[in-house]
Order: sequence, then structure tokens, then C-alpha cells
Amino acid sequence: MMRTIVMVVAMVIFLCGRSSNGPVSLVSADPIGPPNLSNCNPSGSECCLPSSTPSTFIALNSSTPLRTRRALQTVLQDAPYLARLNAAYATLRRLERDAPNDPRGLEQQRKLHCAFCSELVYGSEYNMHGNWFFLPWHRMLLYYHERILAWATGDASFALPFWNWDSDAAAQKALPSSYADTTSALYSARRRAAADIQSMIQSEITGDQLFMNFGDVPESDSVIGTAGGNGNLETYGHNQVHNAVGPNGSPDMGNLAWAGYDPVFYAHHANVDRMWSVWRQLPGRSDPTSADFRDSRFVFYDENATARIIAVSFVLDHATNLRYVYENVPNTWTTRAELGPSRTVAHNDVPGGPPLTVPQTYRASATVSAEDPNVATAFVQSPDTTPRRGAIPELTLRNVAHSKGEPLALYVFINQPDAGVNTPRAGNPRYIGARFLVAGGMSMPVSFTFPIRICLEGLNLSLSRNFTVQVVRGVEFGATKRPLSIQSIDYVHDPQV
Ligand SMILES: [Cu+2]
Repeated sequence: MMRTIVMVVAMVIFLCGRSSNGPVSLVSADPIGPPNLSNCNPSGSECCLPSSTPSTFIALNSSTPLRTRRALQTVLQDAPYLARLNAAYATLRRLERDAPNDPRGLEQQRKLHCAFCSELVYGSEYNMHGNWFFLPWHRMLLYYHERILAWATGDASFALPFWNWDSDAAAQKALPSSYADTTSALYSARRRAAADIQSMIQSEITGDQLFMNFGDVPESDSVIGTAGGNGNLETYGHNQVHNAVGPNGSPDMGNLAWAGYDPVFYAHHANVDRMWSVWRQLPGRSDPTSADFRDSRFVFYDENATARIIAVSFVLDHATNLRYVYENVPNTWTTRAELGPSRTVAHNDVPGGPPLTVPQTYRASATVSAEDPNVATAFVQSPDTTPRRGAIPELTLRNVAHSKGEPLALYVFINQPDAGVNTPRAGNPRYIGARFLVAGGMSMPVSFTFPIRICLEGLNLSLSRNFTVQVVRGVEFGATKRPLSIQSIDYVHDPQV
């Protein structure tokens, strides 16, 4: 078949050199940090940290014994471990009461997360959500939190557990029982009912979606994010677990400012960190190489309440430099990813023809339905290029406006003109996935990228075909305060070229 020439009538094509995940970056072009802890903005005072002069991270000796972070389903059988975990959080709660300014107390640990996410407490460049610092910064936070727990237990080999919600097993989608025990230091009363938590995670976080969003995707831009745009590890599974646990509206997991006060936050984030580690070990995956990423530095308090500076480059190899690894628990998305990428969608190239080297984006305007303010539609044309073999087509919802105080759920379909909140998603080949936001983040437009190769295969749509995209805003979090607004929906065949 010949190359398709797309006729464009009354539509504008923007040719872009590069598809970007995010809106205009608020982040400077240079490496950032370390933040000055004595520079706390008074408007963010509920998140200000004790100020002190930090010293640099002391590199661990590679002979330090490796700690293994285990899945909660494994440690639930280990009563002595659970007793230590419980005792550690009891100590952090006691510190909070007896020495409120001790940075190791649970409330101070909450502030540490709050300080770098929800308000412009230390400056807009220190927003650790919605960009590529999300994964390494939370890895650092967990690392120091784990050292504080180890100090609290008196067991230097103590390791965090992870909540394996990416497993397809229904039991793993449930809030781990040790955290639901009302007599435990792991308990928080500020959560949804256990059955609601499980059903919200089970219905939205599936192995198929995890595979489509991370397992099949080699580019770090889509998985980890960019200097100014979120990655899918953050806005798919991670955000929805926050929303599922926290009822959003009280100080809880559903609000970034408060999430760090719930002990399950740390087991949840250990799983996000593990998913990054598992993805990174798949063939052809790598972390961003930019010095702006790798040389950025942040500050944390260690187990001696000493402020430490640590650089992103130092935490990328967690086994060597931070001396911890994860228990290997197979899940369907990792198993499929290990089998290698599946066949590619039909690409219409001419055998022997020149390979395509310039990605081109087709940008369509998204129109909100007159009948339903929670539905937006766009008619998307194939970019006027011949995709190369192995292309990874993506759709980007560009500059979705949202309100900082509200969570957000967006469900996206291809060629589903009747899409609405009741359109089935599970098992629906026209459904390409969801993206979520947690309340309490930055108030700025965000963009979401959807790898759609597998969906196009399922619908037998070649890359040269045009299609419609339907975006549905979920209503499970209640009435929203503003109409759905998306600047454009972009289609790019091959963002990695
Ligand atoms: Cu989080």
C-alpha cells in the first residue's frame, strides 16, 4: 500500500520536533537544589521543616549487607517482622508527641512530603510531582524513612514492606490487613471503607493497563516523565491508589499535603519504587541521562536527625548505592513485559523505502459535549508520515485544566461515540486507559500521554487510519467545580525517534 496522504480540511496540523509529555516547564533548565530549609514561605508554614545546615550524603560501603524489601503478602506471615513494623510507627508517633520538632516524628515526616508537593513552600522548582523528579525524590524519601524505621526498631537490617497492588490477585488489591487493625500504630481512621478501597483499585488497576502503560513502553519520557511533564507511573496506578485509600476531603491519603501521615503511604510508595526498578531492568530501558535530572540535589533528615544532601544520580542504582533490593513477585504486566514487545501494528511502509526519521504530530481540538459536560471528543487524523516498523504511537491530552483542591479521573476511548460514565471499561477493546490526579497538588494544567499501540492492534486500526477519541471525566469523586477543558489531543506515531 502506498503512503497515505491525509487530506486536511479546516484543520490545522502542527509539526513538532518532539512530542512533550507536559505543559510548559516551570522547572529551570539547570540542575536544581539543594533547597534551603530556612527559606520556608510563610504561606506554607504548615509544611515548613526544621531548618538546619545539611551535610552531604555519606556513601554506603558496598559491603553493607543488602536489605530486601518484601511484599506485604509475604511479611503478613512473619509475625516478628510485623511486630517490629508496628513498634517502629509507634515510636514515630510517640516522638511526634514528645518532641514535635524532631524530624523523625510521623508529623514531621508528613511535612517533608507536603513541603515538596502541595504548596510553593520552598519555591516552584521544588514540586516533586508532575515531573521526572517524582520517582527519584520519593525513592530518597523512602530511603531515609526506612533508615528512621530501622533506628526506631534497633534493627539495622530492617526493610520497608511494599503493597503489591499491581498484582492481579484480588487479595493484593485490598488494603493490607495489618494496616486495617484499629489497635495498630499502622492504622489510620482517615480512610475509605476497606471494601471501597479494594473495589476502586480492582476495577481500575489491571495487569492489561499496567502493561500498556509501562511494560510495553521503552521511553523514559512516558514512564518516568520529563522536566515539565508527568510520567505514567505517577498518574496511572500511583495516583489512583492515593484516591482509593483517602476519602479526599479530610486530611488523608487522598490529599498530597496529608498523605505522608498515613503509614500505608510508605508501603504504597515502596511499590511504586519497585515498579520503576522492575521496568528499568527490562531490556532497552534507561533513566533520563540529562544532567538537569541527574545532578539535581535534595535534602532529607537521616536516622540521627541530621540533614543530608543527596543527588539523583546517586539513587538510580539502588542495589549498589542504597543497598536495598526488592523481593521478586511476578505480576502479569511484568511477565508480559519479560516476554518482549508484541507484534507491531500495520505500518503501511513500502518495502525497501526510506526509514522515517522525523516524528510528526497531528493536533486536534477537543470539544466538550453539549449534552454532557463530562465528555470531550476529538476527531484525530493520522500524522502525515510513514511510520517506521516498531513505531510506538501515542495520544497526548494536552493541558487538561483541573482544580487543585479536587481529585480527577479521566477515562479515554477510541471510536466510542456514545462514551459516557457508564460505558464499560473492563474488557472493552475501545478503552485505552485512565489517568488520575490527587487533590492538593500544583494548580496548573497537566498533560497525559497514552501509548496506544496495543489498542490499535486490537481494533485492527493501521497507523494511517483516522479515528475519534472520547474523554470521559469520572464522577466517582462527586460534583466537579469546573467544566472539562482540554487544550488539544495530539497523535504522534513515533515519539521516540
Ligand atoms: Cu504518592
